[in-house]
Amino acid sequence: MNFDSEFCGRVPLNQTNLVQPHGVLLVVESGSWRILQCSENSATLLGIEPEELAGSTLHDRISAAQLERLAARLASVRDGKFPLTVTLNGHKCLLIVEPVDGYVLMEVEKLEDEQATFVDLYEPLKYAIAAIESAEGVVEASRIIARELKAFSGFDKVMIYRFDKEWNGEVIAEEKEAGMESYLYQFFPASDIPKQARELYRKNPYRLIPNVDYTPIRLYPVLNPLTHSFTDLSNSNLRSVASVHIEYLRNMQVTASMSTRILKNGKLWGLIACHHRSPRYLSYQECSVFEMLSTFITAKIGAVEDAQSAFRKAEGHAGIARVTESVFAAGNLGDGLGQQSESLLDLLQADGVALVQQRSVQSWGSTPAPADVQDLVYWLQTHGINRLYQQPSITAVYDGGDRFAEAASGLLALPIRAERGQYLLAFRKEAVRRIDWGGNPNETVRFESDGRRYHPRHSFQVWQQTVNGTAPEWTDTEEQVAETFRQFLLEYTLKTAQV
Ligand code: BLA
Repeated sequence: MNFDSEFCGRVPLNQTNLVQPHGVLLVVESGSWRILQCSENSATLLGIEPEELAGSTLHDRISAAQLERLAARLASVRDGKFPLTVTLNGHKCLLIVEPVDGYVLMEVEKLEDEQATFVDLYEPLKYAIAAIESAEGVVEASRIIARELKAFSGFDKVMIYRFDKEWNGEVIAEEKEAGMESYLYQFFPASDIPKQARELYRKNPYRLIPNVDYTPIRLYPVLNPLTHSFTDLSNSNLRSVASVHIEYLRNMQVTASMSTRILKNGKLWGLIACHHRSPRYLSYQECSVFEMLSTFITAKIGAVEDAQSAFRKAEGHAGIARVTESVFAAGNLGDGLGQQSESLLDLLQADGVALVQQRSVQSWGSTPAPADVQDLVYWLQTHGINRLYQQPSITAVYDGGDRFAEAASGLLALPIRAERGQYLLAFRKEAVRRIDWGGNPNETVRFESDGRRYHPRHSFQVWQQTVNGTAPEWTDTEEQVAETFRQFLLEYTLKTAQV
């Protein structure tokens, strides 16, 4: 899987020099307004041949008042894209403007006479926002969003897709037309949306592919006359799609696709992924509804996760208070922890805990046998583990782990005085996981016999993986509580100078 991720991560996306045909791309020099390049479909959408359009200036194309507005916006916008309506060659158009170094990318979209009113767009948005706000948790909010966005957009299928730490993703909510394949609760490997494709969501809130069967359009002239090289199109929504992804969508029987980012703390958390079996184009206004809703999901995820974490922390600290009191009352660690062993297990969210000091082992709950705990401590010492350390699968790193995998698969080690072999070890039992992959994750790329040409996987049929010898990971909040507790253990030990 790693190889695939790296391989797919190198597919170039910025140097395609081609665009999709649902808009016209203009590359305009900052300051002079000279049109450096335009896409070759300009005649179809705007009635101006590319040879005529490229080399002319925006002064010749839009009114002075509109140009002034454009200049004012460009002067105040630091980053990101903004929309502007203009009349170009008698056509009412929408310009989606993005400043790049030395030039400006402008995507031109023709505005239909029949425009959705503000209320048309606001109505579903307002309803969905209220529903998201009152949802119990992230999954419930995701279900509501999938349902509302499917009704609003008319896409055949709307999914909420959540990334894990390794950038594999899971479909956590899905709303679809009857008869379509369901991907609900299935996992997809990281290489399906490789690093450089994920990076693009930093600048582009969404990616719209209205028709996989499009004919790519070239830029005229081919080279940017300012830089004498290809224009970097990575931030253009119109950018042509990597062929491996076109093939991927075809293999999924998808003709149109749209994905909108969901962020958490500025990092990609997931996507709203939409599919349609026939071509489907969404206007800028409609895409903006997706973009806005995604910011509400971001706020919801933040609020839900912060509340959960605050609750866990408060519980953890109450547990620490009970255990420390008990240690002070008992006058030593072993007895004190033992008298509050329930609180100890609870504060470390563990199935078992072992205290190792002066080569003796005291344990509570489900732990390896004392001799195995001692061997494990020796292993931790020889690996220089003197800070909080967690390993959800002991067997993955430590050969001796097989002997006690069922009783204890996951380890959270709290070194007290590591050099003396004094540790508090928290264990979690094995939790066998069954993962349903959308197609075999070990066969995501198939090379042709020439060793150069390659294809994405053909089948998305469920491929089941069973993961043994692994426990659920301790969360960041659980680690923070454990670290606070470790500080107490350290201070107590140093103060009472137990040897
Ligand atoms: C892009 N892959 C994408 C995108 C998505 C997915 C959402 C963004 C473009 C879009 O919105 O269509 C993947 N789509 C999914 C997944 C689901 C879904 C997982 O609906 C699940 C329900 N892809 C491969 C292989 C490679 C690869 C083997 O399968 C590389 C060799 C690459 N995927 C790839 C590339 C892009 C991509 C390069 C960027 C395409 C582009 O923007 O031009």
